[in-house]
Amino acid sequence: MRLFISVDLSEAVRAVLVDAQNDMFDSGVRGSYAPEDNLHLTLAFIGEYPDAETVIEALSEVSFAPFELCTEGIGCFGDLWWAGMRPSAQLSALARRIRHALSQHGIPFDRKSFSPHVTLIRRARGDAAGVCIGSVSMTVDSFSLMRSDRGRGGMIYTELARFEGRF
Ligand code: 2AM
Repeated sequence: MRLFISVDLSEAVRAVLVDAQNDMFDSGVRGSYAPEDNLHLTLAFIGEYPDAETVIEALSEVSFAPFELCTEGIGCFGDLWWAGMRPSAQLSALARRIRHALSQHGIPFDRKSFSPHVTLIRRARGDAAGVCIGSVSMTVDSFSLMRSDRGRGGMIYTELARFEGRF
């Protein structure tokens, strides 16, 4: 099983991201556009791991209070274009706690430093730098353990468990 942990995005955030994708397409950028249903913010990437139950046990120990998150700008890693999130101490703390819980349970994960982004286009050809993205905020009140499978028409993401924050 290929596993990762992410924040599900609100309808309003998805709508702004889809608008940005449409603007990128209209400005001539071609590539593999992430379908609206697949838009997500990854907090930690585990990769191939057979034991979802142990991951669920680890994530159940992560506590956090709901917080606000706001879209901010676009950028690229090579030919991958993404939408960014306004820097947030609470978001960084949540990613840190999740990663700490995974470590405590001996679950391997990608230890690259956390760089909050939502992938919009992979293998892009053309320059999307002129596209502006609207600012919209949402409340993060849960995070999810996701399974990723390669389908015929692209990646299929399935939520295996959801973990709620509490005030
Ligand atoms: P990406 O969109 O920048 O590729 C599922 O693959 C999710 O995990 C994606 O959001 C992906 O980010 C993220 N991810 C983080 N580290 C990854 C890695 N080493 N390999 C694949 N996906 C990774």
